[in-house]
Amino acid sequence: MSLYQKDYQVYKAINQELKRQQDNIELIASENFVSKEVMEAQGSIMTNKYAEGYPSARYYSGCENVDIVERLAIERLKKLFGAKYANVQPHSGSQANMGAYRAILKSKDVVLGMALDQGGHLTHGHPLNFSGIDYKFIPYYVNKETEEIDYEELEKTAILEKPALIVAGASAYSRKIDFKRFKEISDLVGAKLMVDMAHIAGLVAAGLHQNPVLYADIVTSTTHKTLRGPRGGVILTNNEEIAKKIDKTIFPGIQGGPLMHVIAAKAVAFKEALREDFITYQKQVIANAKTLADELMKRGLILVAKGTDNHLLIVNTKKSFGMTGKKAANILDSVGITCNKNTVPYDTEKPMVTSGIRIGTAAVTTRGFKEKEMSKVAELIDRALRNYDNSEELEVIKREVRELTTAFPLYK
Ligand code: DSN
Repeated sequence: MSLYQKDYQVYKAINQELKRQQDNIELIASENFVSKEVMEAQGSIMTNKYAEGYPSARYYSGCENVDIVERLAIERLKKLFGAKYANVQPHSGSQANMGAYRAILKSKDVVLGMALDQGGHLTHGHPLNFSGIDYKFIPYYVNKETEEIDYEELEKTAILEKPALIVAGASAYSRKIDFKRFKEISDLVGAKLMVDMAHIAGLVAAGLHQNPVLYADIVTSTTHKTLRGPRGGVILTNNEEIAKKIDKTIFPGIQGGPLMHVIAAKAVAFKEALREDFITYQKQVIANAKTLADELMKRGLILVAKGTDNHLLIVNTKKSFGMTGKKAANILDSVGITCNKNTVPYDTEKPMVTSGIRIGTAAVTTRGFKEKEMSKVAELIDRALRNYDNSEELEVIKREVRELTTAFPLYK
């Protein structure tokens, strides 16, 4: 109410965004809908407090209450992933990765990371990102036939390049990642192993994917994707020496005051993730992705790696419809289906154009969609892309999208 009166422009934009989230089918693989309790903590007066340092070792007075929430966040996160040490202060996934790299690498060290057009993340060596500027990233690839990580080629590259670090984890990879195999290759060449589990953290927390904490020297993550927490980052390790370096690198190394309201919200989200129903939710996320993948393939669409083991899938729109990812994403957006254009392995199109779209099920599963709704979503996607030049049919599809989302109210 007071925002309505005091800053109507911002109030209006927030309400329009709420309506957009309610009305559309949200399929961006890195997004989710947090609980009201997570939002309550994030919107709390914890935002007022400066707390440089760590619990019981702060540079300001009056930190007794923020210490409570940071300790809760740390303990819950460690329990969730079975880790000995956790840092919950990174403001984002990029900050978590920067902190992790700086804790164990020297400038210009050689690092192996997944090729960016094949699923790797910006912070895994993009030439314009700090990672690609500060370190010598060398890509590893997926097999051209299977479009799955080629571990034999990775091993050969590792032997040849002798990296200081191998980075596993991806932003757009639909198959399980074998972290144990990554560890064997890292050990073979004397490299450290870092896993960026941002996308699959929720699936790992639920015990449905291999836990990288068992194998990697450092594990980083965001907290807002499948993990369904506030926007932010975390770092985990079982190595005491590395843990100390990480803490120093995050603060005072690359950050100042931690965002205590976000850390409070992280604590709330980690408690939610420790509940039994979180496992049920994550199983449904995977079941929904598999249904969507199967239904799309039944309709003749071509998926990267021929399907999914996790919460996302990538449609090769070029092979399926002779259509760029940009065009496909725009058509879907016009009917209220939100996803993102995405490169496919060995893409010949630019990143702003691409040959595919990435689709994820974490958000719609939170909303209550199950297999039946996912079959309908597959039908709607297929119809929209086939009828892209038929405005009457697109209008019909848009209405059907609205009917579906109306049946699953968000933030009642
Ligand atoms: N931008 C995120 C994603 O969409 O996967 C990764 O940081």
